[in-house]
Amino acid sequence: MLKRLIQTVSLCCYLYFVPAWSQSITERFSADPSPHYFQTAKGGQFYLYATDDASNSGKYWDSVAWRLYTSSDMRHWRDAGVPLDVTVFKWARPDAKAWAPEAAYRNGKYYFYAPIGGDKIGVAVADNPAGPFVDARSDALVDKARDANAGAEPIDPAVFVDRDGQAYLYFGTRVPKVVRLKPDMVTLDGPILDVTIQGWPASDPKKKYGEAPFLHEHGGRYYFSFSTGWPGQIVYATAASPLGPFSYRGVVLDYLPISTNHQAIIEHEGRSWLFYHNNLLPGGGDYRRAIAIAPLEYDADGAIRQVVLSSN
Ligand code: FUB
Repeated sequence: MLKRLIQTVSLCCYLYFVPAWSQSITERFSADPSPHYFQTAKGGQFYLYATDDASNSGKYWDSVAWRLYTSSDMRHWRDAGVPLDVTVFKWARPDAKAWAPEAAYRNGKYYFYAPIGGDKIGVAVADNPAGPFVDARSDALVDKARDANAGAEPIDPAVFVDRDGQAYLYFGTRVPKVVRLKPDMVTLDGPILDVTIQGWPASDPKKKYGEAPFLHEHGGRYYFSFSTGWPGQIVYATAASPLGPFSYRGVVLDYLPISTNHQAIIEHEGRSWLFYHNNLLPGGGDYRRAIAIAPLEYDADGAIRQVVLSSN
C-alpha cells in the first residue's frame, strides 16, 4: 500500500514538474515513434526515428523522408535531421510515401526497416545509428506482390530480438503479421504468419486490430500492443511466446482526437515509457502529428496500467 502511494505521488510530481514529457517532444511535426537506446563508441543515447510530418503536403502522409531525434535524457531532444529517404532504395519510386519506421541493432550494425509506398518494407544498414544508411538488399524485405500472406498493406514494421537471439518482424494493417528474421536481420526465415489474438471483449465491437504492431518483453511475458484503427485506441495482449497466441488484456492509451495513433514501449534503467503521437503542436492535426512520451507502469500481475493524460 505504502509502495503504491509512493509510486503514485512520485508519478504525479513527475507529471507536474515535467509536463512537456506528456506533450510534444520537439517543435517539428513527426509521428510513429521508434525509440531506442543505442550504445556507440561515443557513449549511449536515445535515438528516436519517426515519420516526418513536417515535410508532407499537410493533406496526406506523403513525406518521402524519415526523421531522427537524439537525446541523452529523454527530456531534451535534438533534431538530428534525415537519416535516410526513400531514394536509398533504388527499387522504390522516389515519390513513394515513407511511413512508420523501425530500427534495430545487431552485431555492430544498425538496421532501418522502411515501409515504402504502402506495399513494401525495405531494410537499410549503417555502421552508425544516425547513418549513412544504404540498402541492405537489392529488393524489398517484404513485398505484397511477391510474398505469400504479406497482407493487404505491409506497413508499420516492428522488430523484436528475443533473449535467445531470434529476431521477429511484425507488420501489417487489419491483420497483424509476424515472420522470423535470419541472424543477418535482412532475410525472412520461414513463412509470414498471422498473429492470433484471443479473448476480445465481446461488448466492444471497436476492439479489433488496426495497425501499429509492437512487441516487447517484461517480466518473462511477451506484450503485443497495437492501435485499434482510425481513430485508434492503443491496446495490448500478452503471450508466453513472441509468436502468440496472444490474449487480449486491455487499454494502454485511450482514443485521442486524431485519426491515427502509433505506440512504442521501451524500458530504460528500470523504468518504462510509452511513446505515441498526438495533435498538440500549434497547427497540429491528422497529418501534422507530434511525438509525446508518458511513463508506463505495471501492476504486480503484469497488467499494464492505462496511461491517463492530463491533456488531449
Ligand atoms: O504515418 C503513416 C501511418 O499513420 C502509419 O504507418 C500508421 O501507423 C499511422 O500512424
